[in-house]
Amino acid sequence: MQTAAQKVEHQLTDKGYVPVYTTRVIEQPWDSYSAVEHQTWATLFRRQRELLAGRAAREFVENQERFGMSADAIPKFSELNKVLRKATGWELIGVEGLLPELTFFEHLANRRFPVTWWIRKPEQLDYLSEPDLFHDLFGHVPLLLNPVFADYMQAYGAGGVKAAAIAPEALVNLTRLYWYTVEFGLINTAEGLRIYGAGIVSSKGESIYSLESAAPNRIGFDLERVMRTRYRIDTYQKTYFVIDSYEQLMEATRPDFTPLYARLAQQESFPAGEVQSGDRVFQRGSGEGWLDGGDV
Ligand code: HBI
Ligand code: FE
Repeated sequence: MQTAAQKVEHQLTDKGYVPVYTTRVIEQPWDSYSAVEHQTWATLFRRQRELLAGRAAREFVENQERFGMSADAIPKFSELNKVLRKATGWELIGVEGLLPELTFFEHLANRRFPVTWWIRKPEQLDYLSEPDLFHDLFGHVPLLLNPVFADYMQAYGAGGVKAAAIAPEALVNLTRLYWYTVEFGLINTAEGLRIYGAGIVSSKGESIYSLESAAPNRIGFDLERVMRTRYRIDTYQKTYFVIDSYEQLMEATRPDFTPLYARLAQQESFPAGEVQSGDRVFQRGSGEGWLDGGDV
């Protein structure tokens, strides 16, 4: 089922211009999901799990299993919360969709992860412009069981709340950090590069492209480099940033960002697809198929 959501306004976010909804927390209307909606979950779940074997970070699939996520039915937030609260103290809350930025940061800072309650329609299996239940649950929730990643998400939210107060011009830099880590991050493991970003794991095409295509750059994570790099909302990424560990992310986020924000305000941003001189390059992209312009 899909109720008439109260759309507040359209806002330019990570996902392009999207409707931003009420900030109300909603009880997941689990009993009202239709058979078609459970089937959509099942189809997407099976398809992505097959693609992600050997592509996603090992803990990603392991954690889905710890949660008991399966193709059988749309998971119940209340069941997932039993596992999550005990493991890392995080809690899922149901929401209508994208939240205003500050509201989103405040939830993360308090270890609450907003999950969209509705799932896409069958004709939107491959693409939709806003996050839905599949993206949020399948993509974001598994790594909240990882204690270090869970702390990084909270630190990110707290950093966002602070930046909104003292350096609102730096919110663009924080959004890039979220984009290139939480949404489109790769991790370097003993078995090779693996995916951990929710935007990749919930996408059929990008699960393959991000790791196997010769077109994109794959570059070692560096906080300031990432925060200066524009990104794509209309195509696959031109550059993926590779972390060595979740600890690296957490450590990078630990210092006070105030001096960093002052420096970033003086620096130009980098185009999404350009390799810079100090980069640790895993792969220099061929750039094949790239569109000119359109970096956000
Ligand atoms: N709201 N529900 C929800 N989910 C998001 O991922 C989200 C959001 N609001 C804002 C937002 N993301 C972005 O601005 C992030 O860069 C913070
Ligand atoms: Fe997301």
